[in-house]
Amino acid sequence: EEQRSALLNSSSLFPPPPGVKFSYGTSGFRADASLLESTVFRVGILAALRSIHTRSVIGLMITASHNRLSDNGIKVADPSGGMLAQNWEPFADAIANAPDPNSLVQLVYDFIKRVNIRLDEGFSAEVFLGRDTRPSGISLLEAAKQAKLGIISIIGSTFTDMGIVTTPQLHWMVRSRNKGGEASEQSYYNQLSTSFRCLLDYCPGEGCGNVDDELIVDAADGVGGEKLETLKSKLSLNVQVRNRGAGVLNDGVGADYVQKEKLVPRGFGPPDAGKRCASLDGDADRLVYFSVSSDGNAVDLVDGDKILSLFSVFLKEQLDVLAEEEEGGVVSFGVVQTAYANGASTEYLRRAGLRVACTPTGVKYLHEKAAEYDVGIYFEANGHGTVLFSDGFLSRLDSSSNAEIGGSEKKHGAAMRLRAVNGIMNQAVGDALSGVLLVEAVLLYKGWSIHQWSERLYRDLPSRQLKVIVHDRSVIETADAETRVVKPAGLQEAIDGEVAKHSPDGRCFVRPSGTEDVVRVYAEGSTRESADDLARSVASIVD
Ligand code: NG1
Ligand code: ZN
Repeated sequence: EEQRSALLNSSSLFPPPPGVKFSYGTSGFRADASLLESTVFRVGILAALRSIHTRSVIGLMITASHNRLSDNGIKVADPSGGMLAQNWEPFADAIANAPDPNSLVQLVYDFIKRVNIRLDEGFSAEVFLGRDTRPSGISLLEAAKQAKLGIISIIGSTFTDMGIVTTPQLHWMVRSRNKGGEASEQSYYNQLSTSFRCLLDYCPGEGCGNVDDELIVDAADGVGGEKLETLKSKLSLNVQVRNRGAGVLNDGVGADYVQKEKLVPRGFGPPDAGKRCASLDGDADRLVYFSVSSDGNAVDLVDGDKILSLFSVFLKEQLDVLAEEEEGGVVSFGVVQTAYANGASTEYLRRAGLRVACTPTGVKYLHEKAAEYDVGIYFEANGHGTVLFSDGFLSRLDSSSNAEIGGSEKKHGAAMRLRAVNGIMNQAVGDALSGVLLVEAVLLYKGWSIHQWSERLYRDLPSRQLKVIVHDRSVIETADAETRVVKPAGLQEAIDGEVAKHSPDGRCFVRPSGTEDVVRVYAEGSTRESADDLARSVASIVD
């Protein structure tokens, strides 16, 4: 009773905005920041319950990633550091949309009972809070902390404020703590920098060290700029960081802008022509590379698919060395993409003999699929991705990297490189800082410039993405990893009709966005005109 009234009291401080429907989409709740206090408070309650239920630390990240400055969002990091278990999403939706404190408290108690969350076993909740640089994050953080006051009378709980961090840093800390390790930014930097140095130590002689020119990073005026500076200070990395926060977040800058608009970000121009450049997004979980054309007006984009391909080639080389001498069975290596992956990348990877899977959009799907392999790699075209290693494979590596147990020098090197990749690449979610370190190391290893990287693997098919604003995007339902529309009737046939006009390379699909109130249209074709045309005609059908 006492608990119930504490929860009721604190809930009444955060009434939900009238007439807004919240949905835990591709990456949590996102909306204009002014609408989110009640939602953050309520997700705070969910996080505490999830922590007790799993007997683990849970993360809460306040960010709207690449979206505009006035937006914000909230998402939950599960014990593994990954996304919230999908079977809790309906509860997140339900409490976010509860109209008043009474119905909220009722939903909470019903859920506790249904899922059998044991509040009486003396385990108290532990939640790590993080936020990006958005000013609205300060009051939203307070709303999350109020959830603690509501819940504390139930079970006692600790909410630890990790301050301004990148999204992947918060996920990393949650994972690290739940594995019994340290959960500080310092330990994160130490792990990444130690592993990076180790990878460079195991560079072969030839090629290695050829590329010593500077990397220029556009930090989207977000949290990644300062964090990259810190990481850089621990390494001998030749990086210049621009857009470190003085300008408007994500405004004409950042990975989403460069990838979707294919335009030169603010602060870059003709003097940068030909140099190796990269863009992070606002919370530093996405990364793309690019170079500026000689007139300073266009970018040659090296997107998530090409990062994926570069890493895949490198990983396969190492795995092949291990396989040559491996007695202990084959290693499964899987590559995971979404329908947004450029068709040329998928074809390239398949021809290279790799197993390529396609999942729906959203890290939760990609990550889950990649975790099925001994070594799994996933990337979205927009630059979100990572490389995952199974525990079983890591212990096999431990014995292979011990050169004394019969392995050759070559095998030892490959094993050490793979172990270093495991240390560099965030095992919880995609991480732009991890990505920068691995790209830089692999380019050094191969002795490749950004142009060689961009041109040697494959040439992108021209593609176009459009957004269509519709009255109700939920009327569109898709199947087969979002490549086909199943509702409304007739839409897929109409799309097929347009695609047929652009054969053989034409490809097009539509899906409702999970983060914005739009339907996205993606088209690919053998020429720029064909891709644009196909996207436009399908967009007008959807409209
Ligand atoms: P939606 O809005 O569901 O398309 C976008 C990205 C996803 C993912 C999420 C999370 C595209 C086409 N979609 O999702 O890949 O990154 O945002 O931020 O880039
Ligand atoms: Zn992001």
